[in-house]
Amino acid sequence: MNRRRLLAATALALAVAWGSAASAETKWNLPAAYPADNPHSVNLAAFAKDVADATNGELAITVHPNASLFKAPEIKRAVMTGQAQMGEVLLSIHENEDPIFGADVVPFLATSFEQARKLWEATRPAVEKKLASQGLMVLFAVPWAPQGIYVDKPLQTVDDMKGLKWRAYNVGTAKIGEAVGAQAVTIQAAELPQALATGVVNSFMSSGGTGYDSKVWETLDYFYDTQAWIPKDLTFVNKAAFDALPEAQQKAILTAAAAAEERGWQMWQEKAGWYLDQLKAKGMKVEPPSPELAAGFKKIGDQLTEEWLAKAGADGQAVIDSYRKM
Ligand code: PCA
Repeated sequence: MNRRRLLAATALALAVAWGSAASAETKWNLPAAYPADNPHSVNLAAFAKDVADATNGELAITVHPNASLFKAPEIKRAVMTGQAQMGEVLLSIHENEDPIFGADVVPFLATSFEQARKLWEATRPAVEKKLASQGLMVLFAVPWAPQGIYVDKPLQTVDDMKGLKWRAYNVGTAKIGEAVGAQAVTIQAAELPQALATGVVNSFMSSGGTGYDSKVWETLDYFYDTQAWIPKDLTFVNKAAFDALPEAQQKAILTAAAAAEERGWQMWQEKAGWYLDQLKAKGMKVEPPSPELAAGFKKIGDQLTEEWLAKAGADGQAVIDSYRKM
């Protein structure tokens, strides 16, 4: 090899080494809002591992569970502004911004996992469009379990809910609190255990999962399994950050995202019953609502459905129509 060739070869070798060293340093953050052992966070950790494996460690995504990096309502903006590259958030936290984010919390519209999955299929294009307009790209959505009522006393009718200190996590749950004459206060899951322990709240709606995560049996005695809706967490990416990645890494993310969506639905379907069993094992009364309570809730649900349809207009109606045809 002559000197020139040798130099060129050395330069190339260096460039290759540099290139891989540089890409090995691609480190991304994924803020999330729920505890590390919640299925959502476990699924995100598996997603990050799949991406790391598929890219030989060149794209390292660190999941920050339990609102440790950003509080739940701040995650979306953090990803929009590039403070984090990816995020996971409860879609319906952002219903105030666009009614489409609240499609999955319209009461009694989709109450089984099968229906919820169909509703997600019907909603996805509209959610993708909205997020694209904000510089974000949808990766996957994963459900919680059906929502029921946690409370510190037995309930026969919705009238028994008057004056409860009601914890809300989004617009819909705040409205339900108002409709039953409770005092509604919005508290995200990361702060719920403390709010329960200090008596700031004595009732809320959520899944068996969040009740379990919050050790709800230490303060409340009843869970009424109303199965009112199945909300979802959405994982998304800053589109500019995604576009700046080498194509192979983009592909790794999309492949891992599709797998995470499947795995996430599976995990929640398998664990929904387990959570309710845990609540019972801890001494809680886990019961279906009485016919009167169910009827009262149905009425509130009808009112919220009407309000949502009025807000969501033709786009909302189109989503519901396509869902009903599935
Ligand atoms: N857990 C979350 C949202 C829905 C759920 O089941 C919470 O209560 O904040």
